[in-house]
Amino acid sequence: MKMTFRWYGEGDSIPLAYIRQIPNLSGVVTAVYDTPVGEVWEEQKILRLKQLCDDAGLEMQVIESVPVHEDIKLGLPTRERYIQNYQTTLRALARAGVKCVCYNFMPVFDWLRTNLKTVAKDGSNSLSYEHAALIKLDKNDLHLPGWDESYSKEQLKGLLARYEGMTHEKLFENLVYFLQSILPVCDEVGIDMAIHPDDPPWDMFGLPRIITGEAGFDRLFKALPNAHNGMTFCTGSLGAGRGDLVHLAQKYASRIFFAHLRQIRWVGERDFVEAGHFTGAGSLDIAAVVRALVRGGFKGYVRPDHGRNIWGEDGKPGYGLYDRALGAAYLNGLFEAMEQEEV
Ligand SMILES: [Mn+2]
Repeated sequence: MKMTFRWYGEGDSIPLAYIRQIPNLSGVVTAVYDTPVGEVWEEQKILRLKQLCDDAGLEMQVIESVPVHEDIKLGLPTRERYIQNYQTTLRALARAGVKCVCYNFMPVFDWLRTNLKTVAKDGSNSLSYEHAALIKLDKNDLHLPGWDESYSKEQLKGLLARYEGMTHEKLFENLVYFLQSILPVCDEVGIDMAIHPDDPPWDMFGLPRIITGEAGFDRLFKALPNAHNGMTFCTGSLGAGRGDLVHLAQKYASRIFFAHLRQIRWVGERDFVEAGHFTGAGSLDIAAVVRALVRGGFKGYVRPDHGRNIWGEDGKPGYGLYDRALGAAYLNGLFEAMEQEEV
């Protein structure tokens, strides 16, 4: 296991020097954030990030994410250009020592929450999701907390119109087409592609979501057994869908290149509040997941996923320093204990 920590580049309020002080940290998970989706990441920008990480004594082996252009998800003829760009970016990342790329294949909307600051009894706050509140929203004029409003109302409307009639089948075919074009480059440069499950893992605003649990992963790995075709095992996303995390961790051990470990507490059939990483703090048995990963021979990257805001910190939602550092320390302890158990 290699413990990592997400870092939002030079715009992140958390300095690499602080991140480095978290025990057992091998490196950061980052990305080039100022390039429009679909365009090639400039080598210079990648190398600048790498230099900053090197200077801080941290590795930059995982990228989260290289976003997939909507034309690829839509299967439009223009996807060819965006696929070529993606290949070019992957080659440049490999030259900078990157080993693993996290990405997702959710149409239009990325992760969705309805509240970014749900206050808990202890005064901490965290992200939460209330399904009834979400489905009441107007998808053509969406203002959601934390959702990057990169589209104007008109652009969003146009994009949603292009998805009219998109089925789960078609979206899956488009994912396979994308990977069929990308995986030969991965073979050549040694990069693992780690698809992140949809978050939350069900259809949104009439748009299909396909990487929602075991059936989706089975189908994907059956269609493309290439060893570089794998997953980001996100306990929060899969747990929101009530997936059997221990079973999934065991089953896919060899396909899990990257693990996002975080805790949620179910408060309704599809409603949840994010919590501290500790198993007792929520509904997911994080200790059992770590045991399953260790027993499965997991050798990938781990990062503490969303943390709460605690100790007066007003960090980027889910990505403050303190609670994620506590999460890393807790996860380190679990891995150490489970690894010793296995010897
Ligand atoms: Mn995640």
